[in-house]
Amino acid sequence: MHLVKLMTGGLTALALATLPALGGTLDDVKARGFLKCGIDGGLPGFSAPNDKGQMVGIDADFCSGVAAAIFGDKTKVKFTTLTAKERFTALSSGEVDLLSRNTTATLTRDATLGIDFTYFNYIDGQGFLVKNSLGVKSAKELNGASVCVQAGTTTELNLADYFRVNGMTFKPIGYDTSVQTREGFDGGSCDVLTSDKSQLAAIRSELKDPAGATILPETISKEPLGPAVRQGDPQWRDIVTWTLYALITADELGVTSANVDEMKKSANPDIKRLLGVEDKMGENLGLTNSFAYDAVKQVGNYDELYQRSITPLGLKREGSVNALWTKGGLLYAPPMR
Ligand SMILES: N[C@@H](CCC(=O)N[C@@H](CS)C(=O)NCC(=O)O)C(=O)O
Repeated sequence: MHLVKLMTGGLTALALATLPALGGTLDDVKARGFLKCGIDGGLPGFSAPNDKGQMVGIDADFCSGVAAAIFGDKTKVKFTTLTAKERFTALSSGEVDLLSRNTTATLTRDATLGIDFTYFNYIDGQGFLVKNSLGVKSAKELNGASVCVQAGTTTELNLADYFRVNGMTFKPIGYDTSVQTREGFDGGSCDVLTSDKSQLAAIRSELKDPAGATILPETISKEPLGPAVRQGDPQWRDIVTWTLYALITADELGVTSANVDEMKKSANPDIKRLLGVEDKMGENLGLTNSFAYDAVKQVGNYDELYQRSITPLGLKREGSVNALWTKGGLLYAPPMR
């Protein structure tokens, strides 16, 4: 009895000192009336304001999709913009419920930062953008280069690995945001800029002279990007994971925001389960059975998210790793049953 008391007391003190409330994220979100989502906010294709001032992009739209899954209303989300350095503390401390910020899943982040990764919403890899005046055609020719890079990222770590493995030296020039990184490169502070390849195209298009810079062919790392949640709340993790799976499943089944009402009448049992016509997929997660219907209806299936946000960056889905597994890609959602 005493021991139990002692242990509980110790745990409470520890919990108060170091941990946010464990579990109960869904209840907190519902009681609050909106989802708190951490995003980049300045990264075209992933999360950036559109001309109406609404936050859009594959990461931001996913947050809206989770809000739709919970509330039946995609607008019930508040976005918090976070730098690469700030993002994990914001999630583990409870400042946001969900981190959807072009974040690479790695073992160290997963095991040491009090967070859990869910699934991937864009599979990326790191590359290099160089000034044409450098006269370089391959990353292997970058010995001695000065490299603009964003702090607190996997990009920094891969950069060091790549140069070491290839017996080359480099001078890192670190920045906190991609705007600063781009301006550093544009202003001549470095010869090379490195980041996830999805961003190089966007960064290049925003240079003073886009034609004066080239993306080198090499992809030097694996950057599986996806939403992350705070560790310790399996129900919340399931909700976020299965909302993402639902968008991918809808893509597999040809269910779109335009035809989702029609699709409710489909005889296909997979579609019936996805849309809550049959079975209790949503209830099993603590949501309503229309959670996937609401998400797809309001933000679209995975392909709609991709075509709206990533295709305009010049990155074709077809033939890429981000295609569905049925089309030679890697995106694969487990069965919703
Ligand atoms: N995926 C990598 C890199 C993520 C990252 O923050 N990349 C920078 C490189 S440009 C970025 O997105 N910056 C956007 C910004 O700060 O607005 C990671 O998870 O560490």
